[in-house]
Amino acid sequence: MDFKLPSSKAFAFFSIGSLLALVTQIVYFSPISSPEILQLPPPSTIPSNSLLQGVKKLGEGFLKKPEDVTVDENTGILYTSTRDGWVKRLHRNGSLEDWKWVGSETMLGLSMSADGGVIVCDSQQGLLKVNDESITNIASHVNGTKISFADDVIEASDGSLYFSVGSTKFQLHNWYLDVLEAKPHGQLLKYDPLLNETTILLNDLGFANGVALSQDEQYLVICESWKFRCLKYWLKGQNTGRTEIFINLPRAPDNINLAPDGSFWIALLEVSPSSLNFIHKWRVAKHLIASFPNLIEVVNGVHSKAMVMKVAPDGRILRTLDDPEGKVMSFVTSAVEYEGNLYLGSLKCDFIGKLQLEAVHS
Ligand SMILES: [Ca+2]
Ligand SMILES: [Ca+2]
Repeated sequence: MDFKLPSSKAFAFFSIGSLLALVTQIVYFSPISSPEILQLPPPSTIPSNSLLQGVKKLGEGFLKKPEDVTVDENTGILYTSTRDGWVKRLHRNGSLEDWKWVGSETMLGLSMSADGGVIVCDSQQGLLKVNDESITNIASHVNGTKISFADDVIEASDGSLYFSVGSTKFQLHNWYLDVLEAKPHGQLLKYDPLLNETTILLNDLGFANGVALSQDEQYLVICESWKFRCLKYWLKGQNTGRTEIFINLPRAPDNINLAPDGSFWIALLEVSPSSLNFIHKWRVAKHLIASFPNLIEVVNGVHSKAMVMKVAPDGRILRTLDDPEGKVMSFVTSAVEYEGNLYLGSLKCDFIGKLQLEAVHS
């Protein structure tokens, strides 16, 4: 028999053909469709500090990834939901209580209700009302469609609940695919307790996340994580129903909370390590990353650091606190100020961080 080695030309054709077949397969089976280029913010000019490294750890070992924190201002009791299915509370004397068993691993933002109960966003069920006696699912559908990925909620003084849907396409466990696809699947919803009805206020948000009410309840602030900004949504006055940009940010905003002085605390996430930002500019790279969960972990930067920012109602940055290497806290998703202390939730840590604000200067 006469064996011939393939010519270098034939080998090149074979290699290119194989590569094209592989790329076609990756794109065809990719969990994201026609991804957009992600418009990343310019590099931050805000000087770094390490002030978040000074937190005291509350409930360490017993609070599994407490994403959000809310406080009952009448009693000083802190509430959080944890990945082991509990709504837990921390009393003023420092004692930790497994308060109510919900049995869901997907609870996220929460808000105190005027009657002493707590409203909890559950990424799979919608809105839950939790109190001493019961757990009730108060909003599970909107316009006949199941609400998925409820993310954060705030109760207004008239009892209305305003809440976000991170993505109508992706879920908590694969949220990073929403970042890679970079198409706006987020929503702002309203639950009206008198009508027992949920309506859509805003569609097409770039991963709707934290929701806060201004002190005078004239407007909401809603965070769009991968648009790296927060919007004002006017509830009253001549601009009712309109939106405007509240602030453009150097990182992705997660939860937002009203501070006692009328400003806002915003938790910021690092979407990607800066050396891998190029991924978000290449559609084929996005498909490749999206197809392999291990690669997603490499490009996902949220575990690498933590930052929170205080912003005035006019959008001025008042102060920032960070842990630039994620030494003590990373993936900080929430900051709540109460009686001179800042309480920090995280999707990485097993405690709530407590920082005495007077003791740190920035
Ligand atoms: Ca909240
Ligand atoms: Ca959130």
